[in-house]
Parts: sequence; structure tokens; C-alpha cells
Amino acid sequence: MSVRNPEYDFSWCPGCGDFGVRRALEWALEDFTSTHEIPHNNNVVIAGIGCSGNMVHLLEGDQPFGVHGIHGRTLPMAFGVKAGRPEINTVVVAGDGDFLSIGAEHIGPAAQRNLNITCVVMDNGVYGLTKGQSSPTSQFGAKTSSTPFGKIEQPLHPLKSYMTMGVSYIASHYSSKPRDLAKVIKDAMDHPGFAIVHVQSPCTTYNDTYDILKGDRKKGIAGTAWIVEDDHDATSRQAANELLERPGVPLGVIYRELRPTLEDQQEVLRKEHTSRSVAALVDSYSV
Ligand SMILES: Cc1ncc(C[n+]2csc(CCOP(=O)(O)OP(=O)(O)O)c2C)c(N)n1
Ligand code: SF4
Ligand SMILES: [Mg+2]
Repeated sequence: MSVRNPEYDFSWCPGCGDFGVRRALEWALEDFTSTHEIPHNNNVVIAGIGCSGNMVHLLEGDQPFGVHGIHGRTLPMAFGVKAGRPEINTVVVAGDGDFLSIGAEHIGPAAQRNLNITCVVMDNGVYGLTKGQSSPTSQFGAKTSSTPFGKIEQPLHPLKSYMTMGVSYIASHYSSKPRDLAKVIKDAMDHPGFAIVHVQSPCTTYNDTYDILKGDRKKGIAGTAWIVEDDHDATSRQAANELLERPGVPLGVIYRELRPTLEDQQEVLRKEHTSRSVAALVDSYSV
């Protein structure tokens, strides 16, 4: 959809972290579009279902194309877009539930393909849209509507999981720093391959983590977010893994690796092999 449908009325609660992510995404799209001199409709934003997925209806300014799809299936949809129109700048927006719970099985294959897309994951540690159930990133002991006596599973460490699955660009950020976040999202768009920008985006209604992330001296809270040092070597897998052993939430690029994308590999196949007819392909299965 490149024009908004006035029949739908999507909104976020006051103070929701997704507002900051929206601004950052708008700036990143603007920057990408002007740097590469492409029209706005050469960008597509593919959203899952969740408060985070409502992003596609709430973007302001020049509109990219948008798809508000199926819960947990942003990556297969993005794969389809890239298969048909590889030149389109494809951005996935998803929540922690959408991406890491129901949609988790798609991350590994997209990473192995090195699908050339950018994912912006809005992690609020809950299922916000469905009224605050626990998600894979909810803390141990968290009391939510689905864990009234406290969550009894350990939280997932998304950044370590991405490293293990072979994601070629991994960044971690925070919704309250939209200018810095925009630069990271644009950098991820420029990365040739599968890029994930994992953003802490607090839910003011069900899991308000602003104080925990930022810290509050008056309340004696230190703050868990810290900026990745300039001398961090993001091209080193070892340095990235070591960085992720440190407690808290790093803000910056954790890991980047240049290797052929799916499109590059397809190009190699096209050059080395002549295509077969459908009949020949069907025959090859029946022998
Ligand atoms: C197949 C399917 N299962 C479950 C749901 C119900 N559902 C909608 S959004 C959601 C979770 C949203 O959590 P998250 O992805 O973290 O997004 P948030 O609202 O927190 O941004 C669920 C379980 C659905 N819409 N479709
Ligand atoms: S429920 Fe939470 S995540 Fe959803 S809009 Fe409200 S504050 Fe944002
Ligand atoms: Mg969520």
C-alpha cells in the first residue's frame, strides 16, 4: 500500500518506544532514498502483527510501499519480494513475539541465504497488542497476564542467537536515541546481506523499561544500556562474541561480515548452468 487507508485507525499508547523507532526508520529511509537516488516506492516495509507491526500504517512523510502481513511470517514475505524484485530495498519490522517466537524458524534460513534485507526488531519484552503476555525476551520471574506467578523460563538472548545462526550484520539499539538509531538502520540497509537491528522499544503499558535502560540517579538505578566503543572490531567474530558476554544492552554495531548474498549466488548459478525446461525438471524427479 503506498497510500494510507483512512478506514483503519492504528495508534500507539503515549510514550510507546515504537514512536522513536518510527522516526528513526523514516530518517533512514529518507537518507537511503536520497543517497542512492531511488524513488520512495523502491522501498517496501513488511510488517508482522503486533503493536510493532502497526508501524506500516503510522509512518509519516513520503510513503514506502507497505505490507501488513501475517504474524511471524515477515521473513517468508520478504523472501518473496526479493525473489521477484531483488532491486527493492526491503525492510522488515517485527516485534519480539513476531520475530523470535512464532517467526523464529525463519531466521536461520534467511541468515544462511544471506537474504539482502534489513530487519528492525522492536523488543518490548511482551506481546503488547494482545495485552501483555510473556514473550521469549521477558525476564525470568516476570509477572504477565500469561505468567501470573512469574515466568519460569530463562529469557532468550537475541543477539547471541543471531550470531549463532549466521546473521551477517547485527546491531543493537534503543528507541530513545532515534538519530543514532537512524544511522544504524541506514548502515544496515547499505549492508549487502541479512541485517538485523534489534531495538529495545519499551512498552509503557505492559513493560515499562525506560528507567532500567536509561538509569535514574534519583531512584538509584544505574541503567543497563551502554554505547559500543569506537574501537570495537565488528568484523571480528571473536570480538563480537566477547562483547556479547558483557551484561546490559549494547548500543551500536556488534558484527558485520561480507560474504556473497543469495542474489550473488544465483548469479553464479545462472552463469555456470543453462536453465532447464519445466518438463526436464519434472522428469528429473520421476527417475
Ligand atoms: C497466527 C497468529 N497467532 C497469534 C496471533 C495473535 N497475536 C497477535 S499479535 C501477537 C503478539 C504480538 O507481540 P509482539 O510480536 O512482541 O508485538 P508487540 O505487540 O509487542 O509489538 C499475537 C500472539 C495472530 N494474530 N496470529
Ligand atoms: S501496548 Fe505497549 S507496545 Fe503496544 S502501543 Fe501500547 S505501549 Fe506500545
Ligand atoms: Mg513485543
